[in-house]
Amino acid sequence: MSVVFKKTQGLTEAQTHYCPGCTHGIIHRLVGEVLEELDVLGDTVGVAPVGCSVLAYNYFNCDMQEASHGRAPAAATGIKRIQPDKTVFTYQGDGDLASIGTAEIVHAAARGEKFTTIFVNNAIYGMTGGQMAPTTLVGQKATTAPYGREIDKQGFPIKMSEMLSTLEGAVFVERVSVDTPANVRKAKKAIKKAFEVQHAGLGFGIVEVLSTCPTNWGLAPNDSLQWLRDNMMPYYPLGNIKNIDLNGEVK
Ligand SMILES: Cc1ncc(C[n+]2csc(CCOP(=O)(O)OP(=O)(O)O)c2C)c(N)n1
Ligand code: SF4
Repeated sequence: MSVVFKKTQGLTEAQTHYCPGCTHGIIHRLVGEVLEELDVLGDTVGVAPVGCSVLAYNYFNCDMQEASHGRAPAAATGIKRIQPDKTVFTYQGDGDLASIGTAEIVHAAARGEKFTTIFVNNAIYGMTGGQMAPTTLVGQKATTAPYGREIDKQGFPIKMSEMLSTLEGAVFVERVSVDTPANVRKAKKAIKKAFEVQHAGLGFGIVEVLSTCPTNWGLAPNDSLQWLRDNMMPYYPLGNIKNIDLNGEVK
């Protein structure tokens, strides 16, 4: 019997701790599959964040480094500069990347550091119990915005990918989602391209993945996917924001 699907070598045998319906697991799988397909698992260093994916170092089947909250881009910068032949990536939530770590990601992108960032945007602080994130939508409830985010009080949600795309050093920027099989395939394609851009030495690449947090959104898994489509996608539109040919021509 021919094998049509098997678990990627890019992930360990560890069972993840993610809540039912959380899409962190799908995103892990895609990164694992891409690293396996590019045949770089033995030469990859991932940097885990602080957030629900803090234990990512148990799940990715490559070398991993833990960073303190928001500092993954700084850690990745050091690793990649010392070992430029390694494939280096950060895996960061929106609290990690867009709040406490805003300076690190902006300056790493501005410097054109040659690593890849997987940015998991679930519009909330998951691990710590549902506090408002910079990406929380206007009107969206959070434990620190119990009546919903209000522009007058908490300002506008930040579109990190659009903002980072204005920096010359950021050469590949795409926003994807993993809410349907078709979108999962597109997400994988974008993640693969981001790693290929790194391998071509072209600059900084980031893939923002819209992700669910059924636990803190207070929704069942399927309803979470629908909430993401109805509320996140209109504000955070999917698609490529900045592209580059692997020969270095910016598109
Ligand atoms: C220096 C520091 N400040 C605050 C915290 C508390 N903290 C841990 S995870 C987290 C937010 C995580 O949210 P996010 O990055 O969106 O990831 P998610 O859990 O949603 O995947 C915060 C504020 C910490 N661990 N260290
Ligand atoms: S709290 Fe939210 S982000 Fe964290 S594992 Fe659970 S569903 Fe996922």
